[in-house]
Parts: sequence; C-alpha cells; structure tokens
Amino acid sequence: MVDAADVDKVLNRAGLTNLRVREYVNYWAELTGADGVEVVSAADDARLIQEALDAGELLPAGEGRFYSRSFHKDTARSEERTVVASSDVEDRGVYNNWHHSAEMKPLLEQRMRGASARKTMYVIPYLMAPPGNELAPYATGVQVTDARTVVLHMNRMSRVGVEFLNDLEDPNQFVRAVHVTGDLPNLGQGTPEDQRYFVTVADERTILHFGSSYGGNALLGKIAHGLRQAAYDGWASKKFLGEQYMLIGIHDKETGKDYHICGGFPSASGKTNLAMMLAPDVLGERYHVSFYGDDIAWLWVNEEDGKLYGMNPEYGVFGVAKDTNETTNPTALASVDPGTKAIFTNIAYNPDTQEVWWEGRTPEPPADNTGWLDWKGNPIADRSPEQANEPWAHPNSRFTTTLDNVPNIAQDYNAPAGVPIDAIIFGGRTRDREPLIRAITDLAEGVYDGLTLGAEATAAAEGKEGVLRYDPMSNRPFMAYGEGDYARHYLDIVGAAKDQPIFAHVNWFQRGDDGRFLWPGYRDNLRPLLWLLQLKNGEVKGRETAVGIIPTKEELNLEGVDITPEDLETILSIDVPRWKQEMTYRAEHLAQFDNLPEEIWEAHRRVSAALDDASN
Ligand code: GTP
Ligand code: SPV
Ligand code: MN
Repeated sequence: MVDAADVDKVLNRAGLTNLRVREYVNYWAELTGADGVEVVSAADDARLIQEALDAGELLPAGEGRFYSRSFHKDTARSEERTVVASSDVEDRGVYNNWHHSAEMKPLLEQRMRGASARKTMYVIPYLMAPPGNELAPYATGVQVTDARTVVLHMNRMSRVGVEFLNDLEDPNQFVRAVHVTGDLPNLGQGTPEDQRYFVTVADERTILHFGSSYGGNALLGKIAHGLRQAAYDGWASKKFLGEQYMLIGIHDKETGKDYHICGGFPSASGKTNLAMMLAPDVLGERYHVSFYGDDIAWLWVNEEDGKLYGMNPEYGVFGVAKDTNETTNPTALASVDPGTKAIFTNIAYNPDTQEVWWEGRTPEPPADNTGWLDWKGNPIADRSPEQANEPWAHPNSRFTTTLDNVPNIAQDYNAPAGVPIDAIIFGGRTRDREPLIRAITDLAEGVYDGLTLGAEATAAAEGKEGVLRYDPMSNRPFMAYGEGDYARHYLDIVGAAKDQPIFAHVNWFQRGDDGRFLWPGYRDNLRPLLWLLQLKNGEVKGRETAVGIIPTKEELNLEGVDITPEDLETILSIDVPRWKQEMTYRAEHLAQFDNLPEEIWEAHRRVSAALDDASN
C-alpha cells in the first residue's frame, strides 16, 4: 500500500498544487489500499496505450486503433443499481432512486475499502466544458480510478490536465469522482446479491461508483457528472440545465445564416447519428450540418444578451456501433478510421488480421469466419447450430473517439461562449401515433411534451403493448431530483430567454404492419428540421393539429427521398383515437410527480380538449 509521503511526492511531481484535491486523493488512496498513485494528463496517452497493449487490456485493431472487451456481465449502464443520494428527502423523485447519503456513503466506503490493493490509483483532473465557458466552475472534477482503460476513455471523452484544477477561484469547487472496479467475476451482477452501487451524492458533489469498468458506469465525467451532478447543480444554483441532448449547427450557404438545434432522444435512439449527419446529396450544396455534441448539452441564459445558449461538456463520442455503416453514418466511420486512436468495445474482433466487425457494418458478416472472435472472445467457427444466430457484437457495443476526429465537427466547438439555441426537439422510438415531426410554439406545451416523452416498451422494460415507457426529457436514467421541481426549473430557465426556442417532437421510427421503417431516417432527418426552422422564420405555415403543427407534403423538401405516397400520408397525419388513448396514460404518468407546475397541467388539459374537438 502506498503511504502518504509517496502520494505527496507524486502530486508534487505532477504539479498538482490544489490542497483540497491533494487531501481528497490522499483519503481515497488510503481507503482503497492502492499500490501507487499516478496523476495523468492528456499527454500521457501514448504511454498508457502502450502499457495497456503490453498488459493485454487493449488489442491492436489495425494502425492506430484499439480493441477492448469488458467483463461479459458488465456491458451497459445499470439503472437499478444507480442511486442519487443527498441529505434532504425533498430531493426524492419518481425516477432518481433517491436514498439518504448517510445510508449510502458507509455502504460504498465499505465496498471500496482495500478493493484497489495491488493496483495503481490513477488521478484524472478533468474539465467538462469548453475552457473559459461561464459554467466551467461547475465542470471541474477529479476522477480517481483503478482501471487503466477507464483513463484512456476519459482522455478521449473529457479535457484532462492538472491546469484545470490548480487555479480554481474556489479551490473546493470540484467534483470528487471515485471509481473502484471491484472483483468483476464475483459481484453477483443482476442477482439479489448484486454488490454494485453507482451513487451520486448530489449535495456533496461526490460520485462513488463501485463494481463496473464499462463506460456508462465508469467514465464519471460523462454520465454521473455531465448529466446527474450537472442537473442537480443547475437546479441548486438556478443557473442552468444539464440534459441528455445532442447539439448541432445548420449553416444555410444561400442566406449565410447559422442555426443551432439541441434535443433529447432516449439512449440508443439516434442522437449520435443526428449529430454526425451529412446533408442529403440534393441538399448538400445549400446546407451544412456541424457537430457540437451527441449526448450532453448544458443550457443557460447569457446575462449579456439574454439569449438561451448551449454547449457540449464532452470532448469525445461514445457511440453505439450497431448499424453504423457507409450509408447510415459515413461520418462516424471516418471518425474511427485508422490513426484516430479510437477504442472499440465489445464488437467482434479478428486477432489474426486485426479487423473488427459489428451487426450492420456490412449486410452480412465476413464470409470467411476464420480467426473471428465474438464480443466475448469465443471463436465464431466453434459455434453450435443453436448459437449460429447470436450476434457477433454486443448490441450495446461502442466506439470511443475524440471530437477532433469527427469530420463535421463545428469550427467553434471549443469556443467558450457556446452557441445560441433556436430549437429544442424531443423524440423516441415509437412505432405508431407520433408523426415525423410536430412543432410546438408554446413553452409549457414544449416542456409538457418532453415530460411525456416515451419509447416503446422493450424486453428489458416490461409494459403493455402500446404503452410507452416514459422517459421525461430523455433524462429518466439521469434524473437527479424531483420531476415537478425539474419541470419548474426548466420553465424558469428557458422562460427567461429573450428569443424563445421553438420546440418539436420528432419520430424517425414509425413502422408499417410488416415492421419496416416508414421514413428512411439518418441523413434525411435534416428535411423535417429545415421545415421546423422555416416555420420559426414564418416561411411556411404547416397544418395545425391538436398536438402541434405538422408539415404539409408540399412544404417538406422530399427531393430524392425514397418513400411511397401512402407511407408519407401516414407519417404526416394524426391518429386521433390513438392519441386520446395515450392521453389517459399521460395523466397517470404526470400524476406521480409532486409539485408539478400548474402550467404543465394546463398544457395537458389544452391538448386533451383539442383532441376532443378534433376529427383529423
Ligand atoms: P446513446 O449513446 O445510448 O445515448 O444513443 P444515441 O441516442 O446517441 O443513439 P445512436 O445515434 O447511437 O443510435 C442508436 C441506434 O439507432 C443505432 O443502431 C442507429 O443506427 C439507429 N438509428 C439512429 N438514427 C436512426 C434513424 O434515423 N432511423 C433508424 N431506422 N435507425 C436509426
Ligand atoms: C447512454 O446510455 O445514454 C449513453 C452511453 O450515452 S453510456 O455512457 O453507457 O451511458
Ligand atoms: Mn446517452
């Protein structure tokens, strides 16, 4: 076990002068029983990559690309084991799985005590913001972790270096983010004896995660700080919102205008793909889409000009691999090209050729399966007939790459100011009822729409056919405090902005009776977004319905789109009986929330009444 004098020497050598950070590092080095301490910065990446290759934690995937496997029971975020803790029971919500911090902290300390024995504790000072951004004081943190691959991912996903921590105005204003991997084969994942805990002690700005080395549970700057802690801080300070949103720019080369759209879809519902979208070929001459962020946006009102701004706190992309190919997302493929130092996790891998593959990369898997291993590391060639149809890659397998590798990265993504927000969109996977796009011009109705956002019940989330699994603002897994208070805070922040953003609900996932997607999606998703901006500018009128304004066929630019007139009709119409049924579920859903603002109930009643009057 490392002693305090050694820790001090390491911190001195790294130039880590912030005394509060030093105390924190010392405390956890002793408690976890780590063998040694190492402070990392972005400049250490090449050496750490080499160490990880030597140790077999990473495998080479061609020139300048790497492959990793996580433990086979540790491949996704665990919502059941994720807890928001605080010392105030008023912070309890329906979805945040609140527990008192006095209960949780001892539990975590007990699990973490001695659990990093014989390991190095890496100290990662990070910033979840463009440097100089006005929310930077909420964005500094120090993750300690006993996993080298977690360091490599954090290097790609956040800005890392001691400079972000040394000169804080308030030396105590940093998030303490502790990650201890634990003995993965013996944690009882998914059983009644599950040992894992992923806790954000929100009112102490302390994150304690034990029992995983998978991204969503272990990259603490991202989900735990960038979303849960940020949501709490934004509310406590009354200054900002932390949302699971993508953020894009649309440049109109004809008018020279720039627009910015942010918005939330639940996990694995298309944020990364939308943010990396190229304009469809026929629109490429006129429009350019630029990438600001694909998973998190913080939103605030700039005091000087009174406008709503947004920024992406992250520095990289942790994207879903499945179905990423030259047609769906060429930008994503280019962002993980040889030489990008991208890291793949849990896809299929061929150690002989260093090739990688995932479902949807090509229509069929490689014809010659010699040497190919599935995501668990088992040879494909050895599969029994019963196993033949199992996927080669895990459905939640991912790629990790930095923003600089993204071909359509916005030129000003690193600018401290952030960008003004013109529109906020919500969407989910819904196979019926939700049209391609419906615009909402009223703030309370927009927030109401976000709160009633839902995605189809899947095998993982039990539910009746046709009943959605509600995911308020696509933030259900990241809710940090009560939903009613959240709605109030959202209304207050956005409501204070001088130019109100337009809201919209979008759906790329409506299906026909045969299960096919009615809308081609991906690059064509730019078309409804352009319509939305035109509507905001008063250039089109759309058609008023009970649930928002939808485009007419003529208004939507459909040049070169592969869709039948019947399917187009379906995605541009409102199924009133289905909507009326949905309203009863919504009422039950909203009734769960304490302190829900009256404006939200009024919006619900307005939409209900309009549906009662509607015939289309
Ligand atoms: P998280 O990183 O989990 O938050 O996910 P995300 O919201 O960024 O989702 P992502 O863009 O990675 O997409 C998830 C899956 O949906 C991928 O398999 C995509 O290929 C697929 N997908 C994305 N956009 C579309 C679309 O417009 N149409 C269809 N049919 N599928 C899409
Ligand atoms: C999500 O699940 O919404 C993600 C990936 O963005 S993870 O980092 O695993 O949470
Ligand atoms: Mn996400």
